[in-house]
Amino acid sequence: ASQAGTATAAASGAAATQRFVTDKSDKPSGAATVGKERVDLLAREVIEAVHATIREHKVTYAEYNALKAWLIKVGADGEWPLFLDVWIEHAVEEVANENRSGSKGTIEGPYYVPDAPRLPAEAALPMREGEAGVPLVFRGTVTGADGTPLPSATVEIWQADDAGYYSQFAPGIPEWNLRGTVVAGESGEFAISTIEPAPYQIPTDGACGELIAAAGWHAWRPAHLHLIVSAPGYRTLTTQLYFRGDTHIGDDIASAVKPELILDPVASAGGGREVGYDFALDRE
Ligand code: MBD
Ligand code: FE
Repeated sequence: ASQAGTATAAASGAAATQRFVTDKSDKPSGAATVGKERVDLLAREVIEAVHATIREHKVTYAEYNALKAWLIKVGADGEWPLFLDVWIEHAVEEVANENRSGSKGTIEGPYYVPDAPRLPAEAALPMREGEAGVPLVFRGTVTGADGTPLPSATVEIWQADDAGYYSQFAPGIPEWNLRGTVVAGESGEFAISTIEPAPYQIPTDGACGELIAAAGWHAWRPAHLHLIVSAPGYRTLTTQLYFRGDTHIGDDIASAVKPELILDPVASAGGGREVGYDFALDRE
């Protein structure tokens, strides 16, 4: 194992929690802007749904206390971002994007970092010397949903390395490794050199891992590239792309795979693989 082999749930959870607090909890999309009527309605219905489950399944005090202990541990491990993004975000994304006509979105997950280094339309992501993994060239265009090319659109990309670790959330990885903000060319074109990410197992040594083990689930997500594609005047697209044939494409723990988001890379001359994918953005 690399240095990243020492990654712990509590350390990546603390980093993800800090990221969220810094980037999101203060912003217009943050909790402070939810009005009283919505809080009353939504909080009441969620609480009532919990009551209904308790009555239907005759939940015991032992089970109630197990839940209480587990919820306390989720916070102690910094795993609220992980828990929410794995088990809840996909439903929010579905509702938020149900009226899009362009490319499909999916969940952002807990490991996005804004302001990654800007790269030209044809570029390699920051990588370590001899970065492990099958080389991948990912090329395509960014257009409007009507096909209008979008020059200088940005394609932010972040991904796990070949061992399944994300820079800034696991120790021993250079800060911007496998993260970049690619600025598309005059016809919205881009060509990004990277490596194929590994299938990703969410941390198993924290509260989320404890839930998975206790329930007899598995912790895997299929290998994926994360992307945020944006252009002035267009709705920003947050999405992920997967790889055909991946063992976990049909049972993603985060329920974030859609058929439109599966890539079919082909072998390329240099021993790596290449694949195309075109992004179509909806107007704002
Ligand atoms: C990930 O890499 C991820 O994309 C999600 C959604 C949850 C946990 C880890
Ligand atoms: Fe991910």
